[in-house]
Amino acid sequence: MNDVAWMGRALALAEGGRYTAAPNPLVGCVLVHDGAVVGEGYHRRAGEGHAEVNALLEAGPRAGGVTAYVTLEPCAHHGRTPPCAEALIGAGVARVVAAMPDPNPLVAGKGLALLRAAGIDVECGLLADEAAALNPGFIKRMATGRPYVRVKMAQSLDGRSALADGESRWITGPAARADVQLWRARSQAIVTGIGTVLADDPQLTVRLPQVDCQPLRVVLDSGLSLPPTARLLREPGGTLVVTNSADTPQAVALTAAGAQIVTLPAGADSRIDLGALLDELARRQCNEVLVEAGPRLAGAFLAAGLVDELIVYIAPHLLGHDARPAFELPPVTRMDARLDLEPLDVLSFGPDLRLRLRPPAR
Ligand code: AOF
Ligand code: ZN
Repeated sequence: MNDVAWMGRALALAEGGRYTAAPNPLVGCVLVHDGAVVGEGYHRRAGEGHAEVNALLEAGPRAGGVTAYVTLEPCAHHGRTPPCAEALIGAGVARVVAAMPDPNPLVAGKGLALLRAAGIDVECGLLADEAAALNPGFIKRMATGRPYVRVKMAQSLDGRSALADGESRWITGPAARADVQLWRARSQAIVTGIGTVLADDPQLTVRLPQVDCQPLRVVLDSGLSLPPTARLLREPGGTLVVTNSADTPQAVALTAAGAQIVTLPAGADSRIDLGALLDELARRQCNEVLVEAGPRLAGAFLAAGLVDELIVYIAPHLLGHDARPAFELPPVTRMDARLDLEPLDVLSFGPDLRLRLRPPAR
C-alpha cells in the first residue's frame, strides 16, 4: 500500500465518528510500520481520545519509528484532551502525513510546527479535498463563525410542496424519508418554522436504531404561537424557540413545557434575522444545520444567500396549480437574474429522486 491508500484508510476510519463527534471534527489515524498497520483510531466523541491517541494506544510500544497518517493536522493545544502532537513525539513516530491543516485557530499550523521542531518528517495536503469533505460544518464554523446550512425540500414533479390547505403528508415515500433521517442525524440542529409545526405537528427527531443523539430542534416563531402541547417539545434533545418578543405569558408557558426561548433581532421584514440565527447556532457549537421548513422559510434562506447545500426530493406526482410552491422567492423577470444552482449529485430513493445542489457563492 502507498501513502494514498493509507490515507484512504484513515479517511474511512474517521467516518466512525459521524454521528457522535460533534462539535469536534471527524478524524481518523493509521500508524504504519514496514508496510503493516500497528495501530488505528478515530475520534468518537468530544472529551474522549483523539484519533491519534486511540491509534497510539492500540500500537503501544510498536509506535516507535512508524508513519502516522492522519486526516487532520494533529492538535497542539490543551483542550478537553492533551495535545496529539506531543503524544506522537513522545511515542517516537518518525513521519507524519496529514491530509489538511486544522482550521481551529487554537491549532492552525502549530501542530505541524511542533512535530517539525521535534525532527519528525512532516507532510500536509494528501487527499485534502476528501478530508475537507468529512467536516464541512466544522471547517465552515471555524473559518466564518457560521454553521454549514443544508435546506431540504420534498416536492412533487410540478414543484409543489403541499396542497393549498397545507397538507403535505406524504409527498415522498419511505425510502426518501429514511434518507432524511441520515441528514438529521449528522446535523446538530434542525431548523423549522412555526407554520410547519402548526400544520404538521412534526417530531423532528432522529429515529435510527444505531444513533442515540438528537439534534437540537429550532422553531422560528416570532409571535410565540407554538402550542405548549406540540409534539416536538416532548422529544429528547431539546427545543429552542426563537422569537423577537420573549416577554409574554406564552414564553412562560413554553418554558414550563420544556422549551428554551431565545430572543434575536428582527430583520428588515420584521421576521427573525436568519444571519443572527446562524451566529447563535454557531455559538452553540452547531457545525451542520438542516432546515426542514415550508416554502417561505426555505425561500428566505435561499434569498438571503445563506444556503450551502440544497437537498430536493422529487416525487413522481403532480399536485396542480393551486398547491403550494417549493420555494417562495421574489419574482424573476429576466433569465439572467435567475438563481442558478450547481448540481452535486442525483440519486433515486424508491420512486423518488434526490438532487443535491449548491447555490451560487455570495
Ligand atoms: C486531533 N485529533 O482526533 C481531533 C482533533 O477539546 P478537545 O481536546 O477534544 O479538542 C478539540 C479540538 O481538537 C477540535 O476543535 C479540533 O481543533 C481538534 N480536533 N484534533 O489532533 C482528533 N478530533
Ligand atoms: Zn488531538
